[in-house]
Amino acid sequence: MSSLRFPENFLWGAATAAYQIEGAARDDGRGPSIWDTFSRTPGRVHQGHTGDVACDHYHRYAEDVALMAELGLRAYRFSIAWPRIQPDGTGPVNPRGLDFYDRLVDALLARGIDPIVTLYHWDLPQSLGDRGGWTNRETAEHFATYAAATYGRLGDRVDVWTTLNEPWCSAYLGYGSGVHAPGEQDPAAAFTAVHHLLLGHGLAARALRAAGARTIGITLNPADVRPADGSSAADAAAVRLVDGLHNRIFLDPLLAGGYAEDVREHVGRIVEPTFVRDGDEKLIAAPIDLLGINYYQPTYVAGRPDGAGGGGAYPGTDGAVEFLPPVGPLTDMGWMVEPAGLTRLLERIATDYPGVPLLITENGAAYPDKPGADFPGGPSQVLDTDRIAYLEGHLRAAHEAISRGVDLRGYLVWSLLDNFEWAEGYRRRFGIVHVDYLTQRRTPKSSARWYQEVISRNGL
Ligand code: IFM
Repeated sequence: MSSLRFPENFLWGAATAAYQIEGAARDDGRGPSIWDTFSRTPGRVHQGHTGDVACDHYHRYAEDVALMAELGLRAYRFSIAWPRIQPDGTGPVNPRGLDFYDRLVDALLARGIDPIVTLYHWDLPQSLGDRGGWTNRETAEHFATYAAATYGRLGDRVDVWTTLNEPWCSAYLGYGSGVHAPGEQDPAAAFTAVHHLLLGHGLAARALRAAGARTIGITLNPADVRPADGSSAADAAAVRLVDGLHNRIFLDPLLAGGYAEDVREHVGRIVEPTFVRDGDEKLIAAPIDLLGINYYQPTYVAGRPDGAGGGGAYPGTDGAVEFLPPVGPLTDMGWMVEPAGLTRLLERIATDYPGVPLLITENGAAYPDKPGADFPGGPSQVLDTDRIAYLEGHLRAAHEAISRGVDLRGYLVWSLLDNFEWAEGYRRRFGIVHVDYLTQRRTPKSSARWYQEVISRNGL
């Protein structure tokens, strides 16, 4: 295959999230989050796994940062655990919680690694969950207060601030299908949460801007929605509906001034959208400096009157849409491998929502990663050639988007470490670094060494 160069200053890095790696669930005054509660509820998470210990990154961050430096990472995207900063979600700030991120940021900067902060990666303080979580408008206001407090401590050293990670998951998986915390199955609640998450973004972005933040963004997981049959009008209608519910319901208010009429109508058939108040859309549409894109696989749909729809994750699609099962080769999550979907998605967003720089804030794959026979003694080896192929394919796809004119600023692999994969627990391994959860030993996989080379060559 031909060699490829990425633009100068292309940002190479890796991403993680607090609840998935930190552990130390009760240390230094951290309060409980909805994920602590959810993972302790029987039947919610594979084998009752929790984030109590995870990768113990809270105590091993220095070792992890040293590893990042060894791999040559230029950027590290991590999330801040709101329950460490405000254990109850409101009220006084817990300085010991902020101290941890202070130490982490300093360690990164000392190694020349740019910190990229995500303020919310799903670990809502349980006290706010008890008051309705994201179905309660006040949660959005509290989020802005927390964002400002965090910026107050770290803003002198962190340039890039993103508000939410994948609000689609928080809203639809948390309140629609119930496979994520808080585990509700209520379509009206899911749409209410969508709006309050966007409002939380808008309020937090405004607070960050007022405090002097330079680069403010949000990370979405937009879907590359494809028709089963490109010549079918019914399939095109299904694409439009799913695109509205998954993509445009976020992208339009963020980047085009407000919700689209067809999306409003669809939502209005399920819930009277009284939660959208005057001024909300204007606030949400305030300009951002960066849009984070998380991409893993495409979504194929067909328009069918007897279609089962997408369940709680796509309210109101039953009797209209059939979601096609993924076709192989599949990752360990059962997800399709289709790098071209990344090119299409980046190009589509750059075309329909021009003017905002894009950053791939997550891309990667879970594979079973059987360690070599000499593991864990002797020289360790985890030969994850399938992951290398996945990453290489997607980097080529990202490069293709750049060559078609997309303003793509960087690529962050998901994930630095094997970690707690939400409802799947620890059984799915996304890391380029293997974690032995019994010993907490870290072993860079072949993909980590391959990625190190990519970074050092700034290309493939
Ligand atoms: O692990 C998650 C991450 O927290 C959010 N984006 C998708 C990843 C893989 O499922």
